[in-house]
Amino acid sequence: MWRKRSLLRLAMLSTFALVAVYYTTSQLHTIKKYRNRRKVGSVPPWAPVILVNELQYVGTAPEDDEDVFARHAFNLRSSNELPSDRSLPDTRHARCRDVEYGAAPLQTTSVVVAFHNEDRSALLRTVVSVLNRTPPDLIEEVILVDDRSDDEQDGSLLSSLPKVRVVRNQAREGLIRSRILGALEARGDFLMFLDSHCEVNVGWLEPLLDRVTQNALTVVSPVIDVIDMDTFQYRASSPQLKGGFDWSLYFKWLPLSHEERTRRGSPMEPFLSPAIAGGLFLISRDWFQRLGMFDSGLRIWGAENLEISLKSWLCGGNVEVVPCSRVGHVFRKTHPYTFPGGNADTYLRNTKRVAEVWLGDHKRFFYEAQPNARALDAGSLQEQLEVKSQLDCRPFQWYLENVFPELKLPNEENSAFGQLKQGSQCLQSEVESSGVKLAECNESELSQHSWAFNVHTASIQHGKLCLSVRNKLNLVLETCTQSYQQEWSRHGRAVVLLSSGQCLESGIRSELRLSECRRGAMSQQWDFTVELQA
Ligand code: LR7
Ligand code: MN
Repeated sequence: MWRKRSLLRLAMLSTFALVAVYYTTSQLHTIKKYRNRRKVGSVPPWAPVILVNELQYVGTAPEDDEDVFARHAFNLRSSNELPSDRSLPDTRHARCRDVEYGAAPLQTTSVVVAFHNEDRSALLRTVVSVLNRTPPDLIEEVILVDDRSDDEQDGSLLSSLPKVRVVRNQAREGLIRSRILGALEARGDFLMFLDSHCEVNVGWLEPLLDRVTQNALTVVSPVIDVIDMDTFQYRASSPQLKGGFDWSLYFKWLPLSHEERTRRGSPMEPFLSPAIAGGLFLISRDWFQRLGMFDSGLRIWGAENLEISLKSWLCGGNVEVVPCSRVGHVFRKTHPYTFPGGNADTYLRNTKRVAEVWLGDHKRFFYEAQPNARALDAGSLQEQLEVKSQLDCRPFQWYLENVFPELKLPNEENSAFGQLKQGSQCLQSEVESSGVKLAECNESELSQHSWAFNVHTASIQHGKLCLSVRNKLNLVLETCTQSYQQEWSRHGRAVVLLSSGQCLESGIRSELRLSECRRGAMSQQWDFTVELQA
């Protein structure tokens, strides 16, 4: 039995408070010496012994009347009841087991796990899964970055595990800066970032290493399997999804296109992806450093996955998903920790930094989708802009054309969109009366945004509704019908109702009306914030 379950039980029964014996790396090879052949389907011969008194470390199960989701947003009892070295279903394509990866490159990986108040059983399982399922000669160390958890011992007690190093932040830094700190500590050639509630699956690392050794400028991600937040059951995820985002810079999954599926010789082959899903990826330490690591101005949580993806693509590298590598992650519905500064604003501010640095002119689409971002102070972008110019990174347009053609401009039939303005006044919808009026422009007033002129249908749209003339006189928003009351054209800055040839005009009390067109009249001049076609 390669798993030393009996030893584990012994350790668990020990009355010592967390007796942890330090085994050197060579002693970890308990059975056979690891050979220079990496076939990763079979049971590995290097099984380490678990050296923590698990029961004492994990502590007591939650009380009967306790809400088991309250502390960690996953079922604490389920997590507690599992041993740290449970076995997992092998979710890879069956043929992944037969792949032999080339001889060891003699390069090592530092696994970096940042955590803030993580449940101990989940954290321990993350670490043990790495130690148990990775050939020791490939692992330099596991760096646990304790992002100022309430109990310092959550991390420090694990420092007696082989290869584990624990660093603790003086103050809460958020996961992005914590990972930067972990990367600065790291000594391995490659960095692998994991969340603190993951379990790596059999043969997870070798296929990732295989890719980065072939192309040192690549960011590789495993397929992320699902660990059920209630039952902790481990389930396979689809290995045919790539990562992308919308103009709000919200991550989304994309199916591989028909072309991409046919181009791939086999379902085991890695494929290119516009972005990684999250923070679980491997990168060469050198490439990570040259890319300026993560933007250290990103706070607490979010958007660093898009940042690293865009940087890698635009500055000479790429991003790949490797289906033969599987890592499980507990997906949750909420964040079980506080966001100093507010949850929504943190993400908005982080995405604003990414948009400002990497989207070029296209950032205007981001602001249209996220008008509230305009008013936020995103802080200095100096360092990131320097990285961009030093590495001579490509413009976002190139990425749209070559990497992420699925990201369409908001509506390619729109020739203009954004706010519809006259001086400092903006067209604003009134939901209750379905009317429209003019009001002082205000970036954060959502009813002033999302106006668009659609050349194809000759309509002026506000979201799903169309600017329409009722009784030849009143301007209202109505369902789009493509009728003559909704057909407009633009002559210079004038907005003209096609059927009558009259112009949209502002009245003295800021009301809107139609009136005979008068060349050059200020009250008939309108501008959209974004003009797409000259
Ligand atoms: O202040 C904090 N300090 C931390 O150290 C907040 C969090 N953290 C730790 C936390 O303990 C955890 O280990 O950071 C890690 C990620 O936080 P989660 O698990 O609360 O967030 P998540 O699961 O939503 O994380 C996803 O999005 C993040 C955006 O910043 C990161 O990219 C995470 O790595 C990412 N998780 C994954 O990619 C897992 C797979 C998701 C998919 C697909
Ligand atoms: Mn997570």
